[in-house]
This record gives sequence, C-alpha cells and structure tokens, in this order.
Amino acid sequence: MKTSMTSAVAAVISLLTVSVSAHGNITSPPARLTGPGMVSACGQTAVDAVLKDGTIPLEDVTSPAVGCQLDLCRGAVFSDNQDRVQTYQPGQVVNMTAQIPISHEGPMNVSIVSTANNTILASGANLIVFDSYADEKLAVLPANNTAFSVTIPIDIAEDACLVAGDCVLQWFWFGTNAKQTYESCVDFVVVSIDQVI
Ligand SMILES: [Cu+2]
Repeated sequence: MKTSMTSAVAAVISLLTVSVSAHGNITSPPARLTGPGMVSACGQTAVDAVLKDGTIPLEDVTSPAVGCQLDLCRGAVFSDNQDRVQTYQPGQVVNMTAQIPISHEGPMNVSIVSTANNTILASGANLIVFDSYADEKLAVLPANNTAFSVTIPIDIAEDACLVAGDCVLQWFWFGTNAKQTYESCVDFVVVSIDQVI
C-alpha cells in the first residue's frame, strides 16, 4: 500500500512537472534548434532556458544578450540549422505538426519571413490564420490546431527564397491572456518549377 501510494504521488508529481514546463512548438517539418550560433547571439543562459523546455514562449527566455533576436525564431539562428533546410516548390503543400502541451487562446499564423530584415514576405503573409487558436476552454483542441498545412505561394518571387537561411516558415502564436508569444521556424528554399523539370 505504501509503495503504491508513493508511486501514485510520484506519477502525479511527474505529470505536474511536465505540465508546468511546456507550452508549444513546431515538431515537423524540423524547426530551428539551439546551437553554438545561438549561444554567441543570445548567451548560454538563454540557450539553457530553451534547452530546458523547447516549448517555452519568448517571454520566458532568460537574460537574452543584447542583439539576440528573440522576435525572429525565438533567437534560433540559421548557422545552427543548416542540415534542416527543406526544399519546396511554388504551390507545394507543406504539412506541419505542432505540439501544444499547454493551451492559451489567441491568434496564430504561419507566414514566410525574410530573415535579413525580419519582415513577412508580401506573397507569404498568413499562409494559414487562426483568429482563435489553442483555446484552453475546450476539452480537446481541434485536430487542425496541431496538424495543419500551408501552401508555398505560387507567385512567390523567384529570387526571394533561393538561398538557404534567407527565408523561414514561421509559426507565430500569441496567448492573449497568458501574454505569451511563441515562434518556431522552418528553414527552407524554394526551387522554381523550371529547375525541377
Ligand atoms: Cu504557456
């Protein structure tokens, strides 16, 4: 009896541990992770916070160094992610998967961001939009909150995302009441249909 009580308590504690240390991120396609480049840009303390919980919001990244671009991919940089670059064609449908261990209702979008100036590409804005996403008042999140797809614009400028590191698909989610911002980025290049044929 004592043993089972102890293990039950341990199980509850481990559940609590999971639930307080997780919010959400993109799990597929492979999204930017931390690495030495991010340590240089953001500092080890900030990277340690992300390593401790890969789903934390921007607001919880500890002591980011001056110059750390938290508002672009939560500070993750291309140099650490060169082996994760995806190759897409205009018009291609990209299936994406998110994990949302803790929900916070608010808006979400996936847009193509030009990393050189952290701006959304005109043709790549709002490839998917939710006005209300990850609503914690729902018993179960709608399936399309964690599995959805976007289409690479057919009219994307031919030279916009040719070079790896120039463009990311950025998943952006803001928990309104929680005041928590989430950003996960997928590096990609677009090859023109001519190149493929
Ligand atoms: Cu959260």
